[in-house]
Amino acid sequence: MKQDLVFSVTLVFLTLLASGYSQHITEEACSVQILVPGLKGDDGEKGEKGAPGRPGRVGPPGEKGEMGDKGMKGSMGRHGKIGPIGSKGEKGDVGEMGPPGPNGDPGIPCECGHLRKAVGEMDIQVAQLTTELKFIKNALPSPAVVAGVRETDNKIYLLVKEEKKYIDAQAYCQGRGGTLSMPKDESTNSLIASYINQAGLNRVFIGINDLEKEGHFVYSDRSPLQTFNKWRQGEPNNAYDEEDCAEMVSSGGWNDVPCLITMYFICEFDKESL
Ligand code: GN1
Ligand code: CA
Ligand code: CA
Repeated sequence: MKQDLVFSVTLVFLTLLASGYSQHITEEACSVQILVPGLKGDDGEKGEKGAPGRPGRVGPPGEKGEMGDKGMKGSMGRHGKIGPIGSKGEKGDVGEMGPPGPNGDPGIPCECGHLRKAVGEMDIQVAQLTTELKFIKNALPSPAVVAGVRETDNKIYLLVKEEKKYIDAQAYCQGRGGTLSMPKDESTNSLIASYINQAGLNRVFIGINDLEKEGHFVYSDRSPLQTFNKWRQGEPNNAYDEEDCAEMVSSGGWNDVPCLITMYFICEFDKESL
């Protein structure tokens, strides 16, 4: 290394002699002074590294690169907001019956007076209907010969549209638990008269006769006539000396007639004896 440096200095010296330096000496001797630069000094020591330079200008955009590979799936995001209420769905099937509920509270005592009264009245009506039903079952011969019935509080009257002699008519009524009708007061007489009229009849046998003793009229239950009577004007007249039975005409009046003629008749039934 040291030898390389000595060689380099010798080489520089010889080079200078061979060129300009020898000529300078010669010309100074001719008194013409020519100023020439001195010899170049030795190289200085290498300076320190300077400060970084200013950033250069932004270059032009580069070309678009190729699309990279698809990234990995991200994690699940947060829940979104609650959406609007949907439309009403179709009605579902009926469910099974649930278990019975618990017993209710005790009821409040009611004002039952009017109810008890109504029940009592219905009991009376039921009793009446029961009586009538018994009668209809036991006494009615057939719908063809009966024009309905009439009744008072304790009696039922039955018009029988079958022409019979007085004795046979009485037997018919007795055979069904009754007797030929015995009008013993005005209201009963009116009821029987109305019955006759509504049936479109003019006369029927009723339960009055003087069979046992002429002129001494009794009812069919053998009880004597009282003060009440409805003999028509001039009756009883025992016409032809053969009239021992009685009829009622549509006006409600009575007349004695022969017992052997035949006509419709009205039976009477006591409700208590049915
Ligand atoms: C009737 O039909 P005549 O007039 O003879 C009636 C009598 C009455 C009488 C009154 C069967 O008799 O009972 O008393 O009219 N005879 C018959 O005028 O009805
Ligand atoms: Ca008579
Ligand atoms: Ca008469």
